Amino acid sequence: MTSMTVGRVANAPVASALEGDLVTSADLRDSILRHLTYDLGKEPEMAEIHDWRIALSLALRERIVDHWFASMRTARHSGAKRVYYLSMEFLIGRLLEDSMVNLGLEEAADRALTDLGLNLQDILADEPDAALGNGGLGRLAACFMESLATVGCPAFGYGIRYEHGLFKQRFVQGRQVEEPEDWLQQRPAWEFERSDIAFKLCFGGEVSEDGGKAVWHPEEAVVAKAYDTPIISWQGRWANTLRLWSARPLHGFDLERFNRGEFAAAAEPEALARTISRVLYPDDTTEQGKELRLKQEFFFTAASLRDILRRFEAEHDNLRLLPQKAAIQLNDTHPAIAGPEMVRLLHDERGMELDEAIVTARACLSYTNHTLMPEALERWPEHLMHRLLPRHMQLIERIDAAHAVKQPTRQVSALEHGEVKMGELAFMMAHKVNGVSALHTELMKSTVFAELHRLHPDRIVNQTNGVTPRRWVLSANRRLSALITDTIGEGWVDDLEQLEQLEPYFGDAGFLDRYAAAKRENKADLSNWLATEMDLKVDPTALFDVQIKRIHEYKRQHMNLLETIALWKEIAANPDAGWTPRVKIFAGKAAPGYVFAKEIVHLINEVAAVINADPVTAPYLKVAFLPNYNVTLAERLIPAADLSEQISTAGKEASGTGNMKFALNGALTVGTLDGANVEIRERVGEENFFLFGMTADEVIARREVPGHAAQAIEADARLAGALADIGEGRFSPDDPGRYHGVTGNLSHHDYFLVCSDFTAYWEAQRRIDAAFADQNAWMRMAAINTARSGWFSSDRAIRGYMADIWNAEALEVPGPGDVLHSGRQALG
Ligand code: 26W
Repeated sequence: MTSMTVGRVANAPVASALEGDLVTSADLRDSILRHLTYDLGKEPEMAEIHDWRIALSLALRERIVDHWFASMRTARHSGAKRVYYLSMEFLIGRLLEDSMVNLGLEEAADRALTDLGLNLQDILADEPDAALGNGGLGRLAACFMESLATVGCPAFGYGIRYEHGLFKQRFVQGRQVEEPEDWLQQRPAWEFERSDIAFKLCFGGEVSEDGGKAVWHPEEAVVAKAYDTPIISWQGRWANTLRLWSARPLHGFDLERFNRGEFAAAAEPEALARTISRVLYPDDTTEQGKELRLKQEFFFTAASLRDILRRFEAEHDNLRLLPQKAAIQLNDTHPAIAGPEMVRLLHDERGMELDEAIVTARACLSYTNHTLMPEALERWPEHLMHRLLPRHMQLIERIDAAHAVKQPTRQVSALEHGEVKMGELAFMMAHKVNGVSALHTELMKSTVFAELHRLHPDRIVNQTNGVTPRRWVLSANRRLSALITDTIGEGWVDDLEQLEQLEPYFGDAGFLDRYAAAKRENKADLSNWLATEMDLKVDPTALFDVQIKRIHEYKRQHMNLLETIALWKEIAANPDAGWTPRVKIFAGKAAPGYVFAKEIVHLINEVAAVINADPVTAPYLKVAFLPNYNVTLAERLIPAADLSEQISTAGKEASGTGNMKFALNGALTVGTLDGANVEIRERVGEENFFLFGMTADEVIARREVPGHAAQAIEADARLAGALADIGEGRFSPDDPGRYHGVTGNLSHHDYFLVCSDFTAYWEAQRRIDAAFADQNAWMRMAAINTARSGWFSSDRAIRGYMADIWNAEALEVPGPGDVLHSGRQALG
């Protein structure tokens, strides 16, 4: 497989070849024009940027479909096991650049657009993010979908086609304001509407016994309609399907009512039904226990299981074969209702014995836990489960009882205090349960699932997270990627551990100079962007210190801010002390209902305003809080970062994935021994990682110390000073008491031990100042991080799931000449 780039003669068509479909820029230009004309009905001279963007997307999608059909056909013919990834969230971001890069058509597209008098960057910038997720869990699902395709594993992703993704964040006088996200305002370019794939799903009602058989008499129904988005692999070798369900009314528009002038009532069924897939719940750590959320979880899970059984029964007639043909992954507990629903489909609807139905379902299902935070572990009131899903509540009781019979010594149940504990239910109904980093998996065994681990000692396994190198290195960091490919060839893109081959080149100055140049130019780009977008002038040679993630107390953005305030005061007191200039960059959304997190957002903005206005410290310290953090902003910030802030209270961050993206892009980590930080430090070497703070065990012990916060504040004047400034309203003169909630919490509770870890954090930051002053040494450490972080590829993670959990094989589309029989509907 080679991508042929001929010497560039002006206007000569650029050709790139993928497996038998030579695509020249001229072909692409014609295809773009054809779609603009016949799909969008626009004349070139009348077309807007977004018209051209959609036309280009359709032209690329055309080529993706061929690979898609070939992959589907190969999967069907091979009878191979399929993986089904059920997730409430897929934080996809943009798809145009990703598709171009994976099809190797970037140069051709660039040339075609230039021929049409257009600029590729303008077109790319026009695409809205598909923000169908909150944070880590959703983005992991998106990286996993791309890696499933790249390793050639036949798979479907199943989720919800929210009309409104994660809210847009705006700052009004430094406060977070949420606005509805409306990615569907513009025509979605990548999806195919599947009117022929729709399922009627029911809620409520009651269950009767009829001849010993339970019969569910639901009272409400809604239709789930499928929308498919092809997920293309690196080099277009394979393509899988992301199937997102949209809610529709069983009975549409009520004409009679309309004719009676009851206009709103006539539209009510439609509006009510669509509510289920209307909007993504913006919480990522606190379960709200809202009925609509449970409806959403059942809606997409039940539709997905129906679709999985429909596909299986189209190819097989022995239900007992199901576990060999379908591996169903539950992305956290959000689809955990899959356990009782699968039992209902096998037992109630297909007559399988109950115990066998439970065993068969368990053999298909596996569950990933992404958090140990008690408030994030879903517990549904039994009365709500009973009212909404009466038959499922019965089956949950049967499943729990069956587990009890088998485990007489057990001290655990899925039913407790009138609630259904979805973590325990998912564990009982899964043949494998995994954590997302080595530390997290061990903590699962010793804390939340200790009893279940005792009863099922071989059920919990670890699968440390990963990130896709196509989006997070090749696409986001062109300069670094070009250097890597020039040095070790292009194999690293789908075999990331090849990055280790870079290390022998660290000896020659040439390589490190180019490495440093890539970082320097990425930082210059970001500095220009900050100047234009944020009207913030920063020193592009300063240390770019970046903390980007959801705002949460356990992620300790407020500890970073306290250090920032203390540093500012130290610089102000002694500006000529030879400070390492720093730019502190924050970005992240707070869940709308999370008051403390929103106060942290407000405080960061108010501190930034004061510090950035200080002429004395301006040359040495600037603070920026970038609004509306999303996938696209992460792609812009990570390649320009020098320092990656991974400072969570040890034992709280299940893994982290931003930490991996930063390390791959040559940012050094300041972090605690938490989540995957532990494994990053092990692989890059402790000398190339700035560790600080208490371990998970020390955290538990410290929390037992009465007055631990006051003690720490007493012992550190800088901390005390920064807290006092906040408490006295130095950053909120218009409302001096505004942050008494924050300072009060930190001084008296400080559950996340911000105060007790502060001094160690401060000292680590000063070590970093010193290290950054020696740019050669710093760049060498940065390059080592890149070279030794290849293991954190999501390709490696997916291969782990395939081997240890799904027992699934990778397939290959048979050789050239077999691919492109377009037109034949091959989508199972
Ligand atoms: C019920 C509300 C809710 C919604 C989402 C609770 C919990 C969640 C997610 C599990 C939170 C989440 O995104 N967890 C993050 O998952 C990442 C992928 O595994 C990890 O890298 C992060 O450490 C973890 O916080």
